[in-house]
Formats: sequence, structure tokens, C-alpha cells
Amino acid sequence: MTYSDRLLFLVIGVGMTLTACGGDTPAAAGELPPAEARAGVAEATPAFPRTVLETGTEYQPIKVVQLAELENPWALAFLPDGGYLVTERGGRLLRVDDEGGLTAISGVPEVAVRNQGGLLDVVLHPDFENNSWVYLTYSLGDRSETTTALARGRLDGSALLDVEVLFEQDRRSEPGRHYGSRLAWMEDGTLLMSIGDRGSEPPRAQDPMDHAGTLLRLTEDGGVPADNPFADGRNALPEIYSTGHRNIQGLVVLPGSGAIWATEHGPRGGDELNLVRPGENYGWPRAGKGRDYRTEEMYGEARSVEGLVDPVYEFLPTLAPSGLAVVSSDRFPRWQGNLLAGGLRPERIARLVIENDDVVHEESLLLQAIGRIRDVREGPDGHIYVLTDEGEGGLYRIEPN
Ligand SMILES: [Ca+2]
Repeated sequence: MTYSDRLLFLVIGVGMTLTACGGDTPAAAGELPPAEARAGVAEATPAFPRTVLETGTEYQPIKVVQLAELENPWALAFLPDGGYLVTERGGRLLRVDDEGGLTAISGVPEVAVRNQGGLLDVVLHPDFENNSWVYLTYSLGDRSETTTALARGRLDGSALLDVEVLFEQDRRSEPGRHYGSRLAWMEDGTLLMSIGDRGSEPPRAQDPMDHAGTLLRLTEDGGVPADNPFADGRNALPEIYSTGHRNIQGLVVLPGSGAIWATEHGPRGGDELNLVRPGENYGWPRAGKGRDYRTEEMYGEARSVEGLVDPVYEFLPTLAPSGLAVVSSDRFPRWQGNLLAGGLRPERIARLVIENDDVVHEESLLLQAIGRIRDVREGPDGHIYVLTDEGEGGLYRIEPN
């Protein structure tokens, strides 16, 4: 084998048979088999899955398998009959099959693809097997102003049918950033949806009559649950569950306890992990550790302000968090109950050991190994699934090795 052959062999690994190595075709080392044989081999060898990394972590050897190539994927959902639904920020909703094949789903609402905007999160209704509802968040608007929206449609083969917009953030704004957009179902069947502060100056996250900079709690139809903390709308907009968030892009509800964990982007040095409770104010921009990108001055009044909830944990150096999962299966015994927080800028996953609602240990996984981590989810099979936010990004599965 030449060096590049060896590299190819190492990269492809799983899924490659002896036949694919040329075992059927007697050929001296370094010599290519006849063209007919090569063509046959190409057809017989699926492009995916393929092992891209085998590595040790503190307690757990892991293997990373690439399942598909995708362009700036944003979010991932698991279909009950196998396969995956993935959003790409550029506007495509794709079904991904087990061999990396992609099928575009039609009927997706028109999205405003601009800066951080585009097609964003995707989740299935908890009763998807009976009602086929797929929920999507996206940026909605025109060239000048956009907002964060929630829509749903019924998945029928490769089409979304009966598509309806369920919710739109109340104020459109010019900056094309900080859309938030993470969705998570609570155990009572209500839906959490994050809305970023939209990057306006001055920041809008402390205005209770503005959806910007909040976590919302909605009914499955996009309405207001009667037991929302501000349901009467007098002290805050009725959809609001918690306020003072800059831009939540990692969100998970723990099975059993129902605890809501969220990661959010702070400015320089202010990325946070929060344990979210109803009606609370998480401080942005009055409290926090972040500094202004240009002047380096502290934002707000102080790192901690009475009446505003401190983060459970601050990521230092910056994580630029996106995607959050909890390890609940027994696939990774030493990771049970850990949070896995994706990180864009440092290209890593932060594995956080939680005890008594506090972070007692952090380990970096996949540091600069596969790219900017956009989404992290635990699959129904207990493996961990990851999307990378790259032009040549992908869907990956982390397995014990
Ligand atoms: Ca905060």
C-alpha cells in the first residue's frame, strides 16, 4: 500500500470488506486491480458509515463513525422506523438513511437564510408515530428584518403536509443573529423554545414585553399553557417561561426529573450553563462574566446581581455552545447522567459531570477532531449523535470502542 492507500484504509475502516481491499483480485502491493473490478468494488462499498476516529477518553475508549455528509447541518431528530431527519441552515430538511443517502423533504416553509439565520431546529411530536407532526424553527422575514418562527407539518414519505406556522416572535429586527431556536418537549407535553436576544443594541433580554432573550413554553399548537408563570400577560408576555437569556442554543429536559438544562452564548468569556426554572431571570445583560468584544469592559452591573439567577457553570475559555444532550442509557456506564455540550468555536464537546445540580468535572471530547459541533443528541439506541457546522459537515455517531 502507498501512504495514501493506507490513509484511505484507516479512514474508511468499518464497512470495508476484504473484497473492497482487492482481496478478490490478485494484485501486487501498490498495483491497482483492473478497471472492471474497481467499478464493481465501488458499487459494493457504501460510502457510509465509516470510522473516522478511534480515541481514548478519561474513562471510555470511543469510536466516531461518520454517517453522512451534510452542508452546515443545524439539528437532528431520530425517526422511529430508523434513519434521521436533519436540517441544514441553508433551508433543506433531509431524511438520512443508514448508508448516508439523502432525501430532500418538500413542503418546508420559506426561510430567511442570512448570517446565523436559516432552517434551524427540528423535533418530532412525542406522539409522532400516530400524528406524524414534525416541528421546525427558522428565521422568517425579508432582506431587512427577520424574526424567529415555529412551524409544523405532517411527514408523509418525502413531503411535509398541512404545514402551519404556530408561533412568531413578536418583534422583527435587523441584525441577522441570535435566533436561539432550540426546541425541547417537557414531560407534560408542552414545548420549550428558545429565542435569542437578536443581537440588538441595547440588548432586549430584560424587557418582559419582548420575546427576545427568553425561553418560551408553548402548547403543542403554539398556544399559551394555562399554568405558564406569566400566563395572564400582565407582568410579561404570556409565552415566556424564563427571561434574561442571551442566546440559548443547547437545551435538554432530563427524563424522570424533568429538569431543564440550557447552554447559552455569552459575549467573550460569558458562555453559560443554566438550570432553568419557571419565572426566573437569568441576568443578561445586567449580570454575567462576559466582556464587550471591542472594549473588553464588563457587561452590565456585576458578575452576580441579587434577584437574578447565576449560571451553574461558566465555560472558560469560550465554548460557543450549541447542542446539549444528557447520557441516560447504559452504553457509556461512566458517563451516566453527564451532560454533553457541543462547542462551535473550540470544536469540541464538553462532557460535564453533574452532582447535586452542580458541575464537578469537565472533560473535552473530540477537540478539533471533526469540526465545529452544532448539535449533540442521545439516540434511541443510546449512542451519541453529533452534527458539525461546516460547509463539508456531517452526521457522526459516537460509540463505545
Ligand atoms: Ca446569565
